[in-house]
Amino acid sequence: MKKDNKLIINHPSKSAAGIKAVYISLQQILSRMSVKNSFKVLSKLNQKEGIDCPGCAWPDPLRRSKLGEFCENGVKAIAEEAMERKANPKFFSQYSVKELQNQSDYWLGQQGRLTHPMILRENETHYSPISWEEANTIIGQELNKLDNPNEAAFYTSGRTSNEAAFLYQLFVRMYGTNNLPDCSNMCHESSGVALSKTVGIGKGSVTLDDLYKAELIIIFGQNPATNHPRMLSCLEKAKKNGAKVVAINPLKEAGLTNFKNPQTAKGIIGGGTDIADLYLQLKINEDVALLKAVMIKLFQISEQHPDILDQEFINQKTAGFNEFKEELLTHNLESLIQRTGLSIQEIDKLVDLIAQRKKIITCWGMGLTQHVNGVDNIQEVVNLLLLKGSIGKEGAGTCPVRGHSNVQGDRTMGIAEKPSKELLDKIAENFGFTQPKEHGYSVVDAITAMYHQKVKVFIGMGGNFLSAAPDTNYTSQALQNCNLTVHISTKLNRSHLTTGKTALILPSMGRTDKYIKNGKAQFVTVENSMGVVHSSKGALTPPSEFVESEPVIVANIAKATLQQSRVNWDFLTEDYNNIRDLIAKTINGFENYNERVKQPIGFELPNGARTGNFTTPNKKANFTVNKLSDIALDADDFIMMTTRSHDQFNTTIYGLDDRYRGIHNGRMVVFMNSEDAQKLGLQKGDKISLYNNYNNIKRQVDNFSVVPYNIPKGCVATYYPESNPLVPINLTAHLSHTPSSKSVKVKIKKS
Ligand SMILES: Nc1nc2c(c(=O)[nH]1)N[C@H]1C(S)=C(S)[C@@H](COP(=O)(O)OP(=O)(O)OC[C@H]3O[C@@H](n4cnc5c(=O)[nH]c(N)nc54)[C@H](O)[C@@H]3O)O[C@H]1N2
Ligand SMILES: Nc1nc2c(c(=O)[nH]1)N[C@H]1C(S)=C(S)[C@@H](COP(=O)(O)OP(=O)(O)OC[C@H]3O[C@@H](n4cnc5c(=O)[nH]c(N)nc54)[C@H](O)[C@@H]3O)O[C@H]1N2
Ligand SMILES: [Mo]
Repeated sequence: MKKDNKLIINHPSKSAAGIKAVYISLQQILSRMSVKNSFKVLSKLNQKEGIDCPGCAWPDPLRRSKLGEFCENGVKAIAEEAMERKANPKFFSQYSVKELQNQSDYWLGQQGRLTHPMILRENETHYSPISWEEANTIIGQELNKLDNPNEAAFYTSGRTSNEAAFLYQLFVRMYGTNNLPDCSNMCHESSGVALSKTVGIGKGSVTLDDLYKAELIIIFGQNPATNHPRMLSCLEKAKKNGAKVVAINPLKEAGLTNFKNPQTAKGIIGGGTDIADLYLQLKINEDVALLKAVMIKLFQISEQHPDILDQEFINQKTAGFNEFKEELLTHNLESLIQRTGLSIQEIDKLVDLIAQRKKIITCWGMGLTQHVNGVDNIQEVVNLLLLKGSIGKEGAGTCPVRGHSNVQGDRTMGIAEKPSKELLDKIAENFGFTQPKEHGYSVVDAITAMYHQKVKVFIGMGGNFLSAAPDTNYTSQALQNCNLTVHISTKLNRSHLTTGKTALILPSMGRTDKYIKNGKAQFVTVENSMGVVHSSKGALTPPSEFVESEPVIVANIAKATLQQSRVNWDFLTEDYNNIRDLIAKTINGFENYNERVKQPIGFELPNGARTGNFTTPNKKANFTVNKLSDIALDADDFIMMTTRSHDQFNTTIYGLDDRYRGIHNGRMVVFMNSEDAQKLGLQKGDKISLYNNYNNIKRQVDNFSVVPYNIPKGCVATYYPESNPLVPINLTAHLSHTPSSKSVKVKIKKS
């Protein structure tokens, strides 16, 4: 970071990674950790029987690189978690909560690891230390005081291990509620809903091997150079094997144009690999329009060349084709193309690539899920795959690229506000208690319930609820309306500073920490983005003797809360194998868990869509009819996406640069088309406010700087969480209720 704190706006990069990534990784880790610990942790990162990277959920290849199986942002994630600075009781005595609120997210993160359980008692100004015993007693008492268990909400962020997640949902259900909102609600929920309905499983169908064998990989709304850098080496390999790659994204993201693999000579000294053969910079939220245009064109071509569609697959494996085709052909091709902002020639190139190939994989990220029509986006992607018969066979299928390193596993373990009957039946069978059947609150529902004082106790297993959630001011009030807010956390964050009447911070171990119980080093397990379950074992001494492992924290809260429990919580945490034995009995696909997880590469969970056995109620893959975006814009409205910079992991800010987009030393920026800027009389660096008015509520953020950028006209981009105050709480996707944080109407005025 530059010392003078002045925002610098440079040209964006055309290429990602390279030697600079190696340099920055080392700089980041060595400024936070000793050389000895840095080496110790990096040598184990993503290695067989090593530490699963707490960064993204991209899977590890079978053959791990000898140069290290990690990326720049994985190293940053490790350095941030395992940093040697400590936010200890002395630190908390120095700063009042009010003073801490005035610090930036970056500063909060730099204060180091949490070391002691801390309490903010009613009407006090500072957090003070508390014993684990008293903290657990307070939680138990507050939970037992509630009139109804549905007056508590239990959030989970996706780094939680399978073991901790399983115990957490078990405790919450024994306590009597399904209020298990999860970070997935803000993330890939739209994928889960769309895929369950169309292909019978809410997860992706492909493996890494499929990507290596694909003929065409289409990447919608994803920025892998920042968020899943190891995906780029996979795409490089796929290209070497002959695959074509298409990127569909309003922004020209560096890694999708060119990748300099830091593990190869070509990447270090050569020109790198051009990744996207075709790059379509469509307008925000016009993916359905683009897909409909492409599919109409495919039908037109198929009149002469019927084999470009897989008629046999359509006839045998799918349902709903006629309704789908009929609705599709009601659309006017020209107006669809016009909506996308792309030229006919660009769309024809995509149609050509699709028409000529059979093995197609579609990848996607938040650019598809976080819209009001997020579920429609993904269902439309599935329609395209079904037309081509591109699912359930080698080299083809769906690839929603997951975020947090165990977000998929947490869901598999039963962290679900809408649990399946199968899960509830299994729990009833194994634990013999009456299950709460009514659905619980998702993230947005939980916030609304807290706001209206229907939920009075909030417990967060990891995460940063306040900063991650939409409508920051509303969410802040919601948390303040609670009697008790509890955060199980590794690092200090803003959610610890906007609290209920009483607040607790419970310091937790992270992935890198070594956990030894009765002389035996314990490991945990996680599931990656492609449904492979494997182990992760920490290597570093935890930051203090008062820091506890997540399963132990959950078990102790359960003991303090449940008067009677048929579960022997101490036995379970004595040895994590005991938890895994219970998981094996309860969750489908985990038979012989302890045996199978010993395999260094882990094991694959069942996945019907992968093998062409669609486990939908009609046993078919279902075509669907989907909606175009229907946002009504005023003449002076822009449509805003909120996205990630290269120096952040969600709400954790590693630094103030976004070097691929040319931004240094600042985050309060708005990327906009230069012609749009000119029309408003704005120049690079000008200070502006962004505001909107949904349901007669004015929302505004100030002090943003203009960055003229290569983005379609009418679209703007800002960073999350700074622009979250603009995302209305009730602007959510149909069916999945995911906040629409990639399409928010905003107006712009000079500050
Ligand atoms: N280093 C790092 N790694 C991370 C994270 C992190 O914050 N930092 N976060 C993790 C998590 S939880 C997640 S979910 C993933 C997120 O990974 P991504 O899904 O890559 O997340 P975003 O940065 O939100 O980027 C979304 C992309 O969608 C594009 N986009 C926006 N609107 C549209 C649209 O309407 N259509 C299309 N086609 N594209 C659009 C944007 O230009 C951007 O390139 O990454 C995970 N990995
Ligand atoms: N506007 C807008 N909002 C968004 C998004 C967006 O693109 N735009 N993206 C959404 C997405 S995809 C997601 S997934 C959510 C993320 O929402 P969250 O998962 O709630 O947020 P994180 O920033 O990942 O959480 C970081 C905190 O987790 C804690 N932590 C880290 N590791 C551990 C651990 O091992 N154990 C424990 N107990 N705690 C740990 C640390 O205290 C840290 O401060 O945000 C969502 N919000
Ligand atoms: Mo996410």
